[in-house]
Amino acid sequence: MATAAGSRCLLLLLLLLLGVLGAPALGDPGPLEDVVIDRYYIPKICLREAQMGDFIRYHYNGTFKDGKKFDSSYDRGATVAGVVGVGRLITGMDRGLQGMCVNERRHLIVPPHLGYGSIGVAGLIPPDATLYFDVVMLDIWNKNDKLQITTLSKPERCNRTVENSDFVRYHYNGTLLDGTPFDSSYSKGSTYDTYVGTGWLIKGMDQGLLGMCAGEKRSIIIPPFLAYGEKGYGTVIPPQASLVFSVLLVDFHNPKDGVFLEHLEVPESCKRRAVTGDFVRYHYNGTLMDGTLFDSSYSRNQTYNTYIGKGYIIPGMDQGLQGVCVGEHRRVVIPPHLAYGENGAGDKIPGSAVLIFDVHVIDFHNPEDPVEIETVFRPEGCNVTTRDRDFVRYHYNCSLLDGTRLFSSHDYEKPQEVTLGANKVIEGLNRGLLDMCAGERRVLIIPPHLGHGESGARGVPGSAVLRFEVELISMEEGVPEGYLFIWHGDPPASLFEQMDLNKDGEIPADEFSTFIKTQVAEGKGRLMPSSDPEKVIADMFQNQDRNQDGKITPDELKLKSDEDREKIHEEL
Ligand SMILES: *[C@@H]1O[C@H](CO)[C@@H](O)[C@H](O)[C@H]1NC(C)=O
Ligand SMILES: *[C@@H]1O[C@H](CO)[C@@H](O)[C@H](O)[C@H]1NC(C)=O
Ligand SMILES: *[C@@H]1O[C@H](CO)[C@@H](O)[C@H](O)[C@H]1NC(C)=O
Ligand SMILES: *[C@@H]1O[C@H](CO)[C@@H](O)[C@H](O)[C@H]1NC(C)=O
Ligand SMILES: *[C@@H]1O[C@H](CO)[C@@H](O)[C@H](O)[C@H]1NC(C)=O
Ligand SMILES: *[C@@H]1O[C@H](CO)[C@@H](O)[C@H](O)[C@H]1NC(C)=O
Ligand SMILES: *[C@@H]1O[C@H](CO)[C@@H](O)[C@H](O)[C@H]1NC(C)=O
Ligand SMILES: [Ca+2]
Ligand SMILES: [Ca+2]
Repeated sequence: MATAAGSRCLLLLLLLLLGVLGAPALGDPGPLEDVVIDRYYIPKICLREAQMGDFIRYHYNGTFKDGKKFDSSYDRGATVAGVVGVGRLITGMDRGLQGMCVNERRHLIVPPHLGYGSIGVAGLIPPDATLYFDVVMLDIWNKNDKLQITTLSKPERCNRTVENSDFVRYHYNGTLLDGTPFDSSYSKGSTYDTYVGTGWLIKGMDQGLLGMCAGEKRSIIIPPFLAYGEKGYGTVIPPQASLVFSVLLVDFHNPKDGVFLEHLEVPESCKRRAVTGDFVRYHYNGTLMDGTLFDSSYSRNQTYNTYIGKGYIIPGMDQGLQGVCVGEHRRVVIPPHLAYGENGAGDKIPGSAVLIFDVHVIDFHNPEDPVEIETVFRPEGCNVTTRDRDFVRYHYNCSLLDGTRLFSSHDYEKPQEVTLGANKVIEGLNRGLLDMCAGERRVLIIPPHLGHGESGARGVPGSAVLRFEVELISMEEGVPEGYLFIWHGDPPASLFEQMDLNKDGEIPADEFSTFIKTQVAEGKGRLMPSSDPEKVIADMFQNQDRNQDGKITPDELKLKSDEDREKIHEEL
């Protein structure tokens, strides 16, 4: 019982199946009423189905029932292009192709009355022939189609987009609608570079690139009438083919562009802005529009140093650095005609590339600059100020303009000491310490030509502007250059006799020292200021003891003024 019921079910199922397929397998079913359609491959993604009036492109094989081929588009080596559903094809095809997606494959059985009827085609198709077609759909479009643009990705930062007459550099992959690749910029190893909207490109691209940001990726589907139309292109693009471009916009500019500045970070106090002829030291990162770093001063551990506005650097930078402040961060966007032009530079900068420089200005100066002196604190009743040859004690902090601390007197136990005008400190500091009174505090900005020059010094970069904070601790009036002691009035007439305290006709070191100290104490003269007056007196003694026997004799003692008459001051 169970078995009998089972086989009856199976039979029912078979009958149902045959009913669905339209029964031609059952003995003599009689002629088909309509086309039999077997959609044996339907792609997962079907954006569009062929509708009446659509233009289509497809391949097919046509056979008779016995499998004998009577026609094939493959044998002609070309796809077939046509309009569907308007009577230009045999009715069976007009019906059988409707609703197809691109890349769909169908098997069609076309009865004679929907094919070539009782007449057939002489020499090719006999009368009353049922035709079997295998079709694959390759392209569908319509005269009312527009460009289909899909943005695949877009950078966050996008405040300029492509306009007509811009020059663009982009990468692309080009395929036909069925996915067959026909061209790619990547195979050529460089971007495709061209003007937009001026007829250099097919219409679809001229339109499809408009409104793109640098870094944006789009898919652009172009119907044939906005691409290569009825002619196609070479062997790669058949006539009446829709094109699909996947485009990555790498870079663009307009030939009318100037330098574009973004003031990223300007310090609050900016007293001075760089002008033509200034010498600027700056750090930079240079990138292309797609973010590729092509150069950086940081990789060399050194600022880039140059005069601006003088043609030593690309015109875009000459312009872009105008008006910078010390400490400023600025972005300078330079179109290729103000950078490296159509040829680019080296292997890092492609032709026609827009360059983006992120600049950090460390310092700048002009070769004409003096020391800039700012008095921070000046004590009341300040009427004795430093002069050339004075001996001064001072504290200082020295740094670069970006705040890098270089040296400080506070690192040592005692303040720094120096005789002004004795060429012992850099010229800028010497000038900055003049005309100061004790207790005064100053900030000095010292340009490199009054500092450590183009080559710098240990710890000081070449051409660096220095910032000194100085505080004058004390000062002593000096003596003229070349002197160790000067008389305030006329020297005593009988100098040797006065100096020879025990009157034995010779002056040893202790007698000499006692005499000089007495003169200083009585205000009759002064020693060259120094941290070690004993040493100065010892030096004076040595100068007078000409035969170096430890005592001065009358014929040895001479006033310095007698030695070199041109000097107005007098000294032992
Ligand atoms: C047509 O026949 C050729 C050769 O047999 C085959 O390669 C091709 O895939 C066939 N086309 C269709 C649409 O079935
Ligand atoms: C782009 O945006 C930046 C900051 O968001 C702005 O400073 C700049 O002016 C903008 N550029 C253009 C061309 O609008
Ligand atoms: C082009 O195709 C290559 C390889 O598939 C891919 O790496 C690249 O991202 C594609 N470019 C675009 C613009 O779609
Ligand atoms: C830059 O300095 C860093 C750290 O001081 C060092 O590792 C690097 O080698 C230097 N690079 C050059 C080009 O001098
Ligand atoms: C350059 O890039 C480095 C690394 O990203 C960064 O630390 C530095 O601040 C950048 N400099 C400028 C001037 O943008
Ligand atoms: C400045 O001069 C005045 C008058 O000449 C004098 O009284 C005063 O003590 C002086 N001040 C200093 C700090 O020397
Ligand atoms: C040097 O810097 C230290 C620390 O900031 C400060 O205390 C000192 O007063 C500065 N010296 C001078 C001369 O300004
Ligand atoms: Ca004596
Ligand atoms: Ca002697």
